[in-house]
Amino acid sequence: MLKYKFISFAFLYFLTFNSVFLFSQNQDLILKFKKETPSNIINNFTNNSPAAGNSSFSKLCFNLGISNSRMIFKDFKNHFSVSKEYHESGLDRIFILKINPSNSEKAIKLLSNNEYVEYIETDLKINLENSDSKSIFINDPYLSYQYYLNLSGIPEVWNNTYCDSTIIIGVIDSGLDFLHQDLQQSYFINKGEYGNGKESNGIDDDNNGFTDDWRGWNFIDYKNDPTDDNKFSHGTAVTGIINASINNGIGIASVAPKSKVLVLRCFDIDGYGKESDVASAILYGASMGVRIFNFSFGDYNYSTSLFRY
Ligand SMILES: [Ca+2]
Ligand SMILES: [Ca+2]
Ligand SMILES: [Ca+2]
Repeated sequence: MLKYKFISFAFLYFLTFNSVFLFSQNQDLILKFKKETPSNIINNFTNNSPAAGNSSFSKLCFNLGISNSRMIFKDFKNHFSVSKEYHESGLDRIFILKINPSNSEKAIKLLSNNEYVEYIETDLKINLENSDSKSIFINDPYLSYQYYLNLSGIPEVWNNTYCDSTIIIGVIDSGLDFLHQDLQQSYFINKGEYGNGKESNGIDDDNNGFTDDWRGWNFIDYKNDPTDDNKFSHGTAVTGIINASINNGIGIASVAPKSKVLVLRCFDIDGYGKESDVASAILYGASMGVRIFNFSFGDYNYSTSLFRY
């Protein structure tokens, strides 16, 4: 039984493959007849017998090896039959014909000079926008669970840009797991506090008021380590959605993979923070070049300090 199934499959594959192969041997041309073309010529095309008959035109089709033709708008024929437009505009005089590609150029030249032909052209292949070589294959294993990306139209954005590493997004949250495999390219590094031990020399090397702030700032403890200790890893999750590495075979894809996140820790292990810290983080972020902030938090009370800063 198993053997039978396999043979059937192999046969089917053979048929399918050869059908595709044979089909690809032909090129399609589009031909429109002039209005005064004798009906028997058009009828032969309609009946898939372009070379039938004794007209100069049918002999040309025979010599060129054109043996297959069909009306393009056949399915619309009944729909349009109630109106004159279908016939008057000549929609019933436009056909697809198949020809060996080696004869294509010759056919276009000879048929376009024929007294019955209004025009003839190659039926060119066209692509949907962005479905050609710019299309991308994303290999992040959890992509299939990220339904929100499609809902937001993000894959269309990816066709044009992954964002830009000069775009810094201030994420005011619970910090970041700096050891996360999918977020190694995510966080913004302050070059003024980076390299040659500047990260931990106890000196405010870039003179911005924050000592050793090389990868964001912890506004809760007022120190240079904004590592995420939230019990839900909230800030890490938010950062991942924004700019986890794309196409790296790890974890998820993200909205703006090439952007950088400035890590601004203002929320604690239980997810609570203070307005004053958030206001400070906004000010700090703005001074570091942030023009986009992500706030994944909220409150029912109005805050003047947050509104103003
Ligand atoms: Ca500094
Ligand atoms: Ca330093
Ligand atoms: Ca990834």
